[in-house]
Amino acid sequence: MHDPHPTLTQMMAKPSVRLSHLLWHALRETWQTLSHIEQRDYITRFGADWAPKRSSLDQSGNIIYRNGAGLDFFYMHRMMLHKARSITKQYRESPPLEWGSLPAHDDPMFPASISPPMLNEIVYPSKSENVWNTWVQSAATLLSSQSIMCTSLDEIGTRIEYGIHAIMHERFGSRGANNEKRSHARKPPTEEKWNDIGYNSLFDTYSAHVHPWFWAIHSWIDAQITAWESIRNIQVSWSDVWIGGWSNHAHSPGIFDESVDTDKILEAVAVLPLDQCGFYRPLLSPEEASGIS
Ligand SMILES: [Cu+2]
Repeated sequence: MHDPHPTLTQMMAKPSVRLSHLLWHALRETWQTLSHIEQRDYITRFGADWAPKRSSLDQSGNIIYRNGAGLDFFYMHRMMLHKARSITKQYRESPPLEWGSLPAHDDPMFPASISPPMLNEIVYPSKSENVWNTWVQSAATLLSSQSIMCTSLDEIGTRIEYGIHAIMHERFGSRGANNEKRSHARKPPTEEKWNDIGYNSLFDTYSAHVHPWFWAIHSWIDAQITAWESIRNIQVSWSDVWIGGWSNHAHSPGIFDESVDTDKILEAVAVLPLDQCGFYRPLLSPEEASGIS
């Protein structure tokens, strides 16, 4: 695949960025499975910035609604997008890809990724035409004016995160360009091959942001914030959102900051009971994600 912005891609493939993205996602999903003593020890070792202000899943892995985690999801990825856009501008590369709407099931530019063949519709139903169409419909219901008028942006963020967002990572996900598949390991990836620029699988929070379509997925998600604001005719206040250890610089969030201590983040990741939590997976049915069930 032609890479429209090699410098951006190279930056995204650095272990510090990979680990920070994985840790951000994994923390909000696993934090509540740690005991209070483990949480306290974690904060002592790694600092309060890398402790989630709130969790997206509870101790049993159930989704938590309306606690602000949906806003964290929107905001953290908005910051990633802003930074990615400024990097491509700075290096005079093509801007990150954008999707104004979700790709149709037969869009020749953005087909479901079905290679190698074990990535099939049985393992990932969203790779099928019908299931994808159902999800597109589900998103349209969630994001209709009627739904937006009675649903907080926070709740919409959560329904997107564990619905259409995870579905997009699966539908368009494949092994990385280097054809490597990281298993649902409990331990962080330390082998060099996972830091190769070719490891850009959309399935994995360690690599998804290295793939150029990551920006397309998240530009579509980001546009839903603006849509919500314009339908409600109000502006979202982003006070108290959580972007993890990237927030060290109070006035301009240090997204992709390379001064983060990579070894420390690696240790922090190793403390967490990772399992599936480094990987995107839908936790909602299309009906649940649409907010009507
Ligand atoms: Cu992410």
